[in-house]
Amino acid sequence: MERTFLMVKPDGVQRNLIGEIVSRFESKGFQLVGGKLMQITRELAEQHYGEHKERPFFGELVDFITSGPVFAMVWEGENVISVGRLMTGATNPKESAPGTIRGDFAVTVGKNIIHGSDAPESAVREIGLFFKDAELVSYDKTMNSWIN
Ligand code: 3AN
Repeated sequence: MERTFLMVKPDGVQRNLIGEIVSRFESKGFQLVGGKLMQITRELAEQHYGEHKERPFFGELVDFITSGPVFAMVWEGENVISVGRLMTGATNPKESAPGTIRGDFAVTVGKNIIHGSDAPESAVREIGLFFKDAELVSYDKTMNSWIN
């Protein structure tokens, strides 16, 4: 089963959107397999955003993601990486459709509420950066269920 790394950024935590975001992914039908509130170190932020190192906004990005607590999560489900990106919406909230998380809650490109892995390789890399294997729990919700 596919897994992705999602993270409510400091602006989402400050605006009390953790519950709203978790709820959207639960309601969609995905399964939470790991989650924690944490303060990211600069070192972890630089690793996480390594691919943007040469971009002019890199310093700003690291400052922002380390400015307050984030809620890091791993979600599991069918096509959870691509569907999670659809639910998140375009990087620039100016272009993200209503109904998406960024479309509904964000207005500026730097402060766009949520991060989601963009491909299977980045999902594996990001999950490994933020979680130890023992922090991820696989469990079956379909046991004794009449809907399956
Ligand atoms: P996404 O988070 O949609 O995958 P990426 O990976 O292209 O977007 O960019 C990572 C983060 O860098 C974005 N979430 C956004 O907060 C920030 N970012 C992207 N483009 C800009 C920009 N032009 N100015 C400031 N921050 C940006």
